[in-house]
Amino acid sequence: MAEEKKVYTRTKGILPDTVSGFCPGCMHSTVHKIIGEAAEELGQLDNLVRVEGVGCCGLGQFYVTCDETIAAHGRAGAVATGIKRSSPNSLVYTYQGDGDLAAIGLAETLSAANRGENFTVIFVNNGIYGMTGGQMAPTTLVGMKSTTTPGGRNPEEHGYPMHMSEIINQLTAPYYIERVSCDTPQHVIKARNAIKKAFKYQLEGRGYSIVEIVTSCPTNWGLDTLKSLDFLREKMFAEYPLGVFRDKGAEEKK
Ligand SMILES: Cc1ncc(C[n+]2csc(CCOP(=O)(O)OP(=O)(O)O)c2C)c(N)n1
Ligand code: SF4
Ligand SMILES: [Mg+2]
Repeated sequence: MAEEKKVYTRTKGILPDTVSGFCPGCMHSTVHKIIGEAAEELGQLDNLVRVEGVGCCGLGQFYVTCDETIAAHGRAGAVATGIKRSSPNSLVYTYQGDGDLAAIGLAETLSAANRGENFTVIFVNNGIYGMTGGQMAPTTLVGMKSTTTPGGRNPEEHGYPMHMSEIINQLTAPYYIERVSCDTPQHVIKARNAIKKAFKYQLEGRGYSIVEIVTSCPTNWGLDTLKSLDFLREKMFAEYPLGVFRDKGAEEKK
């Protein structure tokens, strides 16, 4: 007897009842939610494809259900390239932490940006390897303590913080580069609008966009929620100023 063919389906969309699995004060859950809202506002939830990086960043399936895969650590840029090229009408985004995007995945990140691949990068920069217990990332601030820099990051030994939006802004191909945060309701709205704009550009076939979201990691910064917000605003924003680095769409309108 022929075996019955089973078809597995699942509801796509924002999962409204999710209780955050992240630490108190972590902004990953907010970022996942606003990605879902941006896609929903564009009527694209059914068309959304997520390529997750590895880290606390990679728990998006609990917030927004869509087609997705998890790339090997750092390889999201290469995986998203393959998916977008073979399914050009899908709305494809990567969700990557600073360890994933700027350390182990640096080559894939810069190569995809340099090729102007038509997908969207959501880059969550919390200045540390969150999931694995707080090792130094390329974005860790000078003097900041981590498990691998217990005396604080020392540029002579560990180099300086890397500014990925500024570095990508040196390349010719990228279409849209903006750095935002999620520390206030106003900033959350701004971040959602930035993500929506990046998605819109992708749907129009404009090429590579990256939205960097500067966030906190209270647990591995060793600070409570409110103190981590102070640190974010005083130290992280000073090193990683918020703003638009490039918006070819806005320039073309002028
Ligand atoms: C090839 C490989 N090397 C190392 C690891 C271990 N690892 C898992 S998550 C992670 C760091 C993630 O940090 P980040 O990308 O900043 O994400 P966050 O947890 O801070 O959101 C590392 C090193 C791994 N999973 N695979
Ligand atoms: S370890 Fe840091 S990044 Fe991970 S969930 Fe906790 S606060 Fe968020
Ligand atoms: Mg990180």
